[in-house]
Amino acid sequence: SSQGKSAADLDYSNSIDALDLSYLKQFLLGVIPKLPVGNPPDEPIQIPSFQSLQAITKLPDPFMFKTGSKKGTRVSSISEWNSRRAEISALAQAFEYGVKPPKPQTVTGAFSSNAITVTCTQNGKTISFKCSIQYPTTSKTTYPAMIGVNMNTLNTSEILKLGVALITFPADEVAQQVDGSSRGKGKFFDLYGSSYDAGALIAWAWGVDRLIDALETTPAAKIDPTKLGVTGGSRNGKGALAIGAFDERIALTVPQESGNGGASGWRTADDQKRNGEDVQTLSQIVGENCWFAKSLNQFVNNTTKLPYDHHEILALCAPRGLLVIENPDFTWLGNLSCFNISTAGRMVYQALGVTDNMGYSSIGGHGHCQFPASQQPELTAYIQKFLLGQNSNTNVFRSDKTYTFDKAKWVDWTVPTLQ
Ligand code: MCU
Repeated sequence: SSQGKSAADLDYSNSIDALDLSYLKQFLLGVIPKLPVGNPPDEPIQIPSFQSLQAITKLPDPFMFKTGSKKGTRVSSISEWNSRRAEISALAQAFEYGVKPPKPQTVTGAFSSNAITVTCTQNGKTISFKCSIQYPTTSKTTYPAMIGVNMNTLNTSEILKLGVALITFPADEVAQQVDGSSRGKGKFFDLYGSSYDAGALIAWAWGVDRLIDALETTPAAKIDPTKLGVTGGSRNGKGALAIGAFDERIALTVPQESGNGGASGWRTADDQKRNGEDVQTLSQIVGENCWFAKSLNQFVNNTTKLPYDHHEILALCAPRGLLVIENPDFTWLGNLSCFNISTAGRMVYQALGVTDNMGYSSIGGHGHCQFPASQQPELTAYIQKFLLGQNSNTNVFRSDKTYTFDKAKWVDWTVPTLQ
């Protein structure tokens, strides 16, 4: 059951020291404006019972506290946003993804033959997984890197040319996702037990967190752990978003054609479905695969009871870099829904004064996850700003199909200016 979990069960504290340091460095380099991030919540977060949740038909107010002593009040400062952010993270872990366990008792890295092997031990059990690394040809002492979830379906030679290494995270080894019968299978579950209620996506997020632990202590790998991006296409894009949303050590998150369960929203997808469009929905997705925890099943035909939606999952990445790549040629992805969610998610970036740290680009005319050359310049700009510490224009919000954000329909809140 997801009820009664307190913040103590959740993953806030394990990377805060490393995190603050990485932000300090980026701030000193002038890459990002000064925003305190990663603050633990100032009070334990009590997860409400499913029964007590009230239906919210519009996109929930990302600035409104939903639990605790501030319940019903709105965020009025950046520091309050950090508490609210922790609340969103806790609610999303409890009701949707499953709770990401903290760092296990030991995590080690071993580098050899262009690969890092990550080994984790917890309560006498040990697992390890190997991530291959492809290096750019230019010789440097350390490299920024893009982590690919199972694979990287962007243009990898263009990324290497920028001087950025490519790391392959073997997600399916960590948590399987062939279909619903994969639930509880994979190395994550060997460590935490096959009945641990985590979906594959949060298990992957845990795995990438451990990869970063290992990179931090394995200088032989020559990867700068403060300059990491994550990407993946389709189901792997749902994973890339989850990894970036729940790990503040990720500087840049690039979900590609992630659709429902990624950059699409549960409510906005239901709306498209009601209008007769064949888009993926919450009620469908929980039966197709084990990407989410079983706790999400409670929301089948009850999407409006979720106390958040995916604009707030995008917002968990704020103020860090986020580039949402979508493709209007596939109805199933719910492109209007992705546009709506990206529009609303970017309002949080706006409130934090970093609108340009989040981009959305939906361009068709190609197969699923066949990254088109026309999107390369904006991807390059995001990599330059967030992984290379360069100045670039990351003001990207475009679609080759015209969508209109129906504000009256989706939003009954305003965007504060937070300082
Ligand atoms: C867009 O990602 C998924 C989609 O959610 C699934 O319904 C479909 O089966 O597979 C897509 C995918 O991962 O394609 C490679």
